[in-house]
Amino acid sequence: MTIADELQSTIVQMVQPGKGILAADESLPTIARRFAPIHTESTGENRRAYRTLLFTAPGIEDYISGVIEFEETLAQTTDEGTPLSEALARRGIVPGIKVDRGKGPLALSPGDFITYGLDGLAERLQQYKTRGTRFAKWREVYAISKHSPTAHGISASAEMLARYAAICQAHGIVPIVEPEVLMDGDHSLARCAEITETVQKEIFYALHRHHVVLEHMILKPNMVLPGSAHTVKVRAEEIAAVTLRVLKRTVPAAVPGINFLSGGLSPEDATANLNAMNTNFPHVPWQLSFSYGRALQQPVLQAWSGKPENVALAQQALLKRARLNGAAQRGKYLPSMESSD
Ligand code: 5MM
Repeated sequence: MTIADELQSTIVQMVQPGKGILAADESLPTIARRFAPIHTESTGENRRAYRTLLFTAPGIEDYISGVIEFEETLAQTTDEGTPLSEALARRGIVPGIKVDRGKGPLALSPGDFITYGLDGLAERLQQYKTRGTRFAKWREVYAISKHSPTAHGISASAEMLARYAAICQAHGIVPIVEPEVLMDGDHSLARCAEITETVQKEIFYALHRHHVVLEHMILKPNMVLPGSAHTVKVRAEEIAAVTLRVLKRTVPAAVPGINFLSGGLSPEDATANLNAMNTNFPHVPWQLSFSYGRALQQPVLQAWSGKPENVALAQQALLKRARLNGAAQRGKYLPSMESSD
């Protein structure tokens, strides 16, 4: 099999109608923040138990085509001793991994962030592959303020994403390219649209310079939303219209899949927004789906609460959100399904 064949077969398995991606790649500080409200300590064993619960939830393979794991998870096993990645692969779910090493301030550029982790990436990918990993994810983060992100910050982050994506493809790993324009702040929908458009234009220019094959990547963007402290509530139809306007202006038709992050939206809003996009824009060239972390996991964490006796209930909560988002991918979600499901 050539590298191109390998990438193509992974894309075919990941981009399927009615299916999306589960982001379960929280780094150690992030998972500790997720566990805190349910009074669960972030020990290695608790993280293993929680991710086992997620990955073995009955029925999710009907709606989830890939799972993004954190590096630690690759070495962890189910209670029966099956490596967690293998447990996914056996059910036809593609195992992937977050390969960035987190973000920090971009030096001499106040307000801008940059993500670390390119050094040694090629060697790490080779190791991950031996454990069944077939795709990767790298996130660049953009905070909106009066003066940020700057043109320089946007350009530096695009270069990182493109270099990462090129290294992945050279090793037969499908790259998920994740530029996240944060919801934090009181900015308007129009300001988020302006920044998201600039960010994505710069990214596709950089991907072109770095010879990244667009057919063999997935874009994981934010939806275009007003800031979380903005006073005006915007309807799902408007979010869909503005998000699609930005995507049509920036994302080439060669990209097979756009899988949104949820970015702090409630599970219901994340599903409703995705549904509005697929209902109102059924003829776009890419598959519009989800790659949610919080919007899939929030009800699961609440149901689990760190207690073994709640595992089955928590798995049902995951299956419910996966099924409703699967429906939203097809434009078949109705809010009434929240209570009837
Ligand atoms: C933006 O976060 C990504 C998508 O999750 P949401 O749907 O909750 O927004 C997520 O994949 C994120 O990249 C991972 O949770 C890793 O985050 P950290 O901050 O731990 O690197």
